[in-house]
Amino acid sequence: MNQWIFLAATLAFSPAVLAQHHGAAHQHDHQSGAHHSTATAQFDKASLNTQVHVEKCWVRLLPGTVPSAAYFTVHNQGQQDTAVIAARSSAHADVMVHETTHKDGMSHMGHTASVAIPAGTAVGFEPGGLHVMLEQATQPLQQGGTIQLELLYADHTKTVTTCELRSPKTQSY
Ligand SMILES: [Cu+2]
Repeated sequence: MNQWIFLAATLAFSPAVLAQHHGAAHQHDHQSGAHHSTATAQFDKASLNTQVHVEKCWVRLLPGTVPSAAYFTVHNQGQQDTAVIAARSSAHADVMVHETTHKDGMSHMGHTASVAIPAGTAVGFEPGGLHVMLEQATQPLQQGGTIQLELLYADHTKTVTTCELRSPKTQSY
C-alpha cells in the first residue's frame, strides 16, 4: 500500500482526531437526531411559561466548530415545582442541556434529561456546572451579537431568552 494513503486513512479514523473536532474539554455523550426532532415539535407546541424567568444569559463563544456553552439563571417565581427538560437555539442545530461533574480531579460532562427548578428558587447555569451546549451553528456568530435561547419545561411550557455572545475569556455575566 502507498504509505501516504495509509497515513491519511489512519489519521481520518483515529480517536484523537475525532476528539479534537469537539475540543479537548468537550467529549460528551451524544443522542441521536431523533431526540432533536422530537424536541423541536415540543417547542413548537409549547405555550409561554409565565411563572419562570430566565435572566443574565450569555454564551462563551468559541471559534470555528468548537462547541460553545450558554449560561443563565432560571427563576421559578410560581407555586409549582418545575424542571428544564430541553433547550433550543435560534442559531444552532445541535443543542443539549449538559452538566459538568468533577471526580478524582477529572471533569466530565454529559447530557442531563431534567434540571429541577423548585418553586420559589433560582438555579444558576454557570461555568463548571450546568450549561446548554451549542453545536453546529447555522449562521456566522460574532462576539457582541445575540441568539435566542428557548428552554422547555416539564409542563411543556417554554421561555424565550436573548443571550449575549461573549469572548472565550468571559467567566460570568
Ligand atoms: Cu457540555
